[in-house]
Amino acid sequence: SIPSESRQLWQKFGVKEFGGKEEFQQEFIRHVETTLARSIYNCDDLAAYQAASQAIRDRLIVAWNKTQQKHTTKDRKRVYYLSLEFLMGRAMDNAMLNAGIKDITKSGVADLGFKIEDLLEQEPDAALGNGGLGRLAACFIDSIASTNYPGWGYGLRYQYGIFKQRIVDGYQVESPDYWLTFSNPWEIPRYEIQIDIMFYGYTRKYTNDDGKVVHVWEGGEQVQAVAYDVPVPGYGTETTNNLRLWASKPTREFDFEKFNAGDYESSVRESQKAETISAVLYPNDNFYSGKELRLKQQYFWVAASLNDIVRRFKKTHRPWKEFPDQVAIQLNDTHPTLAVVELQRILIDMEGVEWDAAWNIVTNTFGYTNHTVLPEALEKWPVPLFTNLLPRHMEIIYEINLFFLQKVEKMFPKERDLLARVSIIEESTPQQVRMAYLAIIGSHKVNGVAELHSELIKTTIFKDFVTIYGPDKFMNVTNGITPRRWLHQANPKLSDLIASKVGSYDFLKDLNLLKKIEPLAHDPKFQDEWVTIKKFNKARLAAHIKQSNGFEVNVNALFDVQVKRIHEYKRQQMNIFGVIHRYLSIKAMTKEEKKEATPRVCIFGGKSAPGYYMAKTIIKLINAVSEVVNADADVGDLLKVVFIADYNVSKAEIIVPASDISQHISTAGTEASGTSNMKFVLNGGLILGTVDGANIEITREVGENNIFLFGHLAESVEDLRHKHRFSDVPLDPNLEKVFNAIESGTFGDPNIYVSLISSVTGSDYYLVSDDFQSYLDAQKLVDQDFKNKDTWVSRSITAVANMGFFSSDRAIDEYAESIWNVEPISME
Ligand code: C3B
Repeated sequence: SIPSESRQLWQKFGVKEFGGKEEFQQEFIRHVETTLARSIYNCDDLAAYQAASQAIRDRLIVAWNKTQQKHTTKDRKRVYYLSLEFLMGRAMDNAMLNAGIKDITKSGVADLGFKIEDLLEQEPDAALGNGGLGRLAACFIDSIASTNYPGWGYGLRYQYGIFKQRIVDGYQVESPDYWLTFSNPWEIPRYEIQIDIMFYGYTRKYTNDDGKVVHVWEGGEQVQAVAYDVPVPGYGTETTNNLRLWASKPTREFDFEKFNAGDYESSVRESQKAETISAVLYPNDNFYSGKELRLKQQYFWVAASLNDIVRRFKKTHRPWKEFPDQVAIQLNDTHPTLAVVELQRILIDMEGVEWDAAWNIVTNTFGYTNHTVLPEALEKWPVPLFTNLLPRHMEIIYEINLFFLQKVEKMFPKERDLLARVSIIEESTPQQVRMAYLAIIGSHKVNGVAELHSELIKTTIFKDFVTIYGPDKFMNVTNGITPRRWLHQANPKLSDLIASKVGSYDFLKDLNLLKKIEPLAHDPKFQDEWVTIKKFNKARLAAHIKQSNGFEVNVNALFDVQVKRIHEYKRQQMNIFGVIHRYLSIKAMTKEEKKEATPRVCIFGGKSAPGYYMAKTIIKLINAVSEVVNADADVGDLLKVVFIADYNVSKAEIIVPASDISQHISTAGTEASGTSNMKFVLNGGLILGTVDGANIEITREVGENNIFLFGHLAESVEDLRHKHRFSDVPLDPNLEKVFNAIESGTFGDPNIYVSLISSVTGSDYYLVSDDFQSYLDAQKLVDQDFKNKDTWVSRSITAVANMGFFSSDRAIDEYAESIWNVEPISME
């Protein structure tokens, strides 16, 4: 470290927070002229964005350093959030807000000839995630920093995020998202942090001089993990935490033997292969695909992260048994479950800890969050593939399983079936490693993400484990969203209006303060301001639609939005069938009836996994309907159908504040929580939804008068499915009319939609026909109620006032208290 006589000098020249606008401007110009090597003559919006973000980033790094210094000296327990996805979106606006320098930057760039809005538009989304799970991780790390917990995220630095979606001839077309074209100012490469990671090879054991059996794993392929750090600034606090993303690099530039032998090409190919590990995000949401490269990604990321965490722990010179007092690790779904095995391996093979002591440390360190009950999403790795890639880990899994099954057998000696049911190894051909079971066995707490979901995992997929461990191991932590991005940034006017009534922006840190606006729900002046802001947001979205889709929509119409990944269980097909029903009804209306009808703009958006045929067919149908309906002069303003291409976080920030109604209409029991439902209501839109996921708790908070619920309950789903399988259930008559229209070619070639229709007329696994009448009834109610502007706006205000519970700050406090046992460290 630096000698004390030099320290004064360091302190004198140390980089400080901005004193004011001029300092920002000075830094901005310095970055334009030196970092970017540009000048006043060739500084465009992109260069200005880069310079401004460099200046902001420098300040984040100052706060980051201070925080890490503080956390190290305080020497308290930290939490590590392991997630294969962090769907961050753009960083600049959030960094300005959280660092409290929005005004300085805004007027600073204005003086220099730029508009802040134009600069913000230059930033590509960091789209390192698919949907809800990845965005939840992003909200969570924002909250961990904002509530002053010492916590890091660990993930992968994909070179290609989620693909970009274009619509060509009504179909989804994917193109790669190379988001790192221009250097990324929001990351700090840590080339000095390089960790060797091994795959393949073989295992060997021998007895050492102390008579102890030692296991070694050797002879495999090696790659290097390099760290990239992304500062995560908390809102209204000095705390700036870290998101560490790993990139894969070859260990040696070249295979020298091959290189010298003149085989230049294959030596380069080898080195390039290493880089493919972190090259691309798998584009499946709620679906497991079983590819070897995916397992490689998982191990690469988990091994690098644990190496880092263990190294940090070892610096404190504590005994191993204190590891769980210093470290909590949360597994975001089963994707990082290998961490359980890797930590056990480090402890027993590398550190010489006895098996039982090691296993005790492991289970006290990990917590596991389950995000889905869908069978097709549960990870299971074929044993042969696993053994080949990670031979030592496979051995350890067999041991873990053996000890676990012995324990179960002792507890329930007569239940042979139980052993087969709960074994980590599924006895199929080939055998499979059940990752969720491994995660449960390796963790001290297992949680679901909304009340219904947490109940369902206890009574269905993990039932046997409740029998074995008792109910206390299983709990609920309902998801949340960060109000910084999803209220203040996305909807600044609403945030300002609320602040003017609440007296400050404190509600962005304590969302329960929203309750203070409830008495204003019937105040005509407040209602007027509320409506004006909604109109403004609808106009902003309408302008976006004009630009991207090329047509106008009426901002006085009811904006009805369903944006999320396209999935049969999320039932966008039911929505578009409902739209067709509406279209047919309008066509049958008299002039008088048309005058009474409520005009609608039906807005869809979302990506389909590239290999998901049914989801792609749904997208095609939406676009086909849009083309016919929007061009039909009989319909006029009464109905417009919009598909917004390439739905992502930045588009969500424009779409969410503009809804009157948003749809969250999954088959009951299939959507674990949903989080966009929370975002829409927080922005004054009402929900049309099923009794599923967090819709249930939203209903409890906002009151059942302020939400439109419909459909069968989760408890009936199994019976209904059974009926479809074993008897002839008649198709809903309205749905039949819809299918007739499709089949008669109203929306183009009907052959395209054959399998989509037969999925409903056949087994109807997602119960579209069963719920259709109830859905139409709910829609009718929406149409009627929307006409009564006064009640509508008071419902909207009341709903927002009661959304405090859904802040991710609350969710993080619950995790910290009941799973992680970590405490905040204040920077003061
Ligand atoms: C999602 C679920 O589908 C959502 O209901 C839930 O709100 C979020 O996770 C966050 O908990 N999910 C996902 O996006 N990807 C998965 N593989 C599994 C669940």
